[in-house]
Amino acid sequence: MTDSLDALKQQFDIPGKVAIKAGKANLTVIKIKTEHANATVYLHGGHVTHFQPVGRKPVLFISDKSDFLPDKPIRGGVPVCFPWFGQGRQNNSNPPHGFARLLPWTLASIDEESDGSIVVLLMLKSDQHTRKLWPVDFELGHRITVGKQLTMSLEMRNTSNDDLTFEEALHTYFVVGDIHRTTVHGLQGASYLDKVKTGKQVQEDELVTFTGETDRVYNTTGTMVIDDPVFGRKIIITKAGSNNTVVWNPWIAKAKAMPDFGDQEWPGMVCVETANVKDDAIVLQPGGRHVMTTSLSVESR
Ligand code: TA6
Repeated sequence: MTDSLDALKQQFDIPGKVAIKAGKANLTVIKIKTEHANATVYLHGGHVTHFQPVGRKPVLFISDKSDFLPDKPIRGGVPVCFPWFGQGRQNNSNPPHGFARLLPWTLASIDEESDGSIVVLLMLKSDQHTRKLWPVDFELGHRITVGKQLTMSLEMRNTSNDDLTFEEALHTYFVVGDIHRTTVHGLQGASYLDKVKTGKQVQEDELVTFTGETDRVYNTTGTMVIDDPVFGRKIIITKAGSNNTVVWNPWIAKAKAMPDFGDQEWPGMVCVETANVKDDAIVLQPGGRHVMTTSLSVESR
């Protein structure tokens, strides 16, 4: 039973800063306004759909064709991929990218920090439904801080009596002016799994540019920079507790194949995802905890 909208508003609204509302398709949404940036978070999927620093263009891409339905993932923003990525390490897990992005998360707390940033804590805990898909007990927190930066932390705890292994990704979709002129810095020297061309590990020796469908899992703990000459900005992506960065653009054919993605939307977006996947999946002993954090900020070129 999810709390009623009125009860949530009563408990969590902060006049002028935080408003709980009925969003698209009547899904509950948290609208956040701070002096530095605005953001939108859906309880559905624990999904950040909007982050816009004051005076700048939006940072997160949302497809015009996205579904906003209780049993569908939102296309864009920051999908939470958990407890597996894609179809998992044995390539046989469903739903794709796990169930976390398909479920309603509980709003645990909203706090205003001394610097004016707003911190939202959403929770997803195992229950009879999740156990049918993944037979373990867990508590997953998604701590979202909106201020000069957007910071997101997945705080995972194993509440089972046995070890568990999980994958995770903050599958962030970024708006860019033109993918043909966009470059991603910080991956030179990293190895990556090329999921489009070879299916094998490749060494990245260059600046990442985009000339076709791109789907790569990099082995890196470093900071990424998306350089966007069309919008005249750089998006800086720092992270902690993450060994992988996934870079994805569907390009023409894959864009056409996705019903919840516009055929002409691929030039205006790129995914740069903070993750722990495949051989970097996380193993937790009973009672163990793991935190993966990513922070996004924007600078003029
Ligand atoms: O992160 C890249 C990727 O794994 C691609 O292979 C593509 O499947 C993309 O995620 C989107 O997946 P989705 O299930 O959201 O359509």
